[in-house]
Amino acid sequence: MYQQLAWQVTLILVSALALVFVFVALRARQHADYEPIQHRGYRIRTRFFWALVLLGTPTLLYSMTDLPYAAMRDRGAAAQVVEVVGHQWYWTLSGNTVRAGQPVEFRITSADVNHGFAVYDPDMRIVAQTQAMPEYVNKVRYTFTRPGTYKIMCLEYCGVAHQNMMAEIQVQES
Ligand SMILES: [Cu+2]
Repeated sequence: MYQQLAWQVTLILVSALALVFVFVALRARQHADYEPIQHRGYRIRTRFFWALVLLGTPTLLYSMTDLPYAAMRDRGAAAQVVEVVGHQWYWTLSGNTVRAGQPVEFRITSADVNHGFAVYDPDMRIVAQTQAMPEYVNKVRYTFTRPGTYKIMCLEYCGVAHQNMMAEIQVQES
């Protein structure tokens, strides 16, 4: 449905752009005084500037009220830690049960090449993801809300058995 909409919007915008080209091509041979055009240009520019200030300032203030963002805020909370290592072609986890309702900190690295660490909920939707990189630890915090069996899969093609990189994690009732 969105694809269909995207096509229609694209078509309309491309047509509008084509009309602009036609307009410019037709008027290209006309001559006019430079000065009034320049003045009009400056007027439009001034209006744009004030519109930007009027629109931008409240938007900026409004979006800044959320700082510090939630993901930063619970940094200090006691987390359940799961150490994750990606290998060609499997995952090792320091544990595979966690409790819902409490933040989990995944510390992810790789033993060989880059892998893509992704956690899928029981409906197979991604809930958290980051890169698994050799000699580097990426941390991802996620608080599971729904108990169940979650899957960990690799999001980055890492060799012939990439699709075998699957592990499970059990989320228990808090
Ligand atoms: Cu992989």
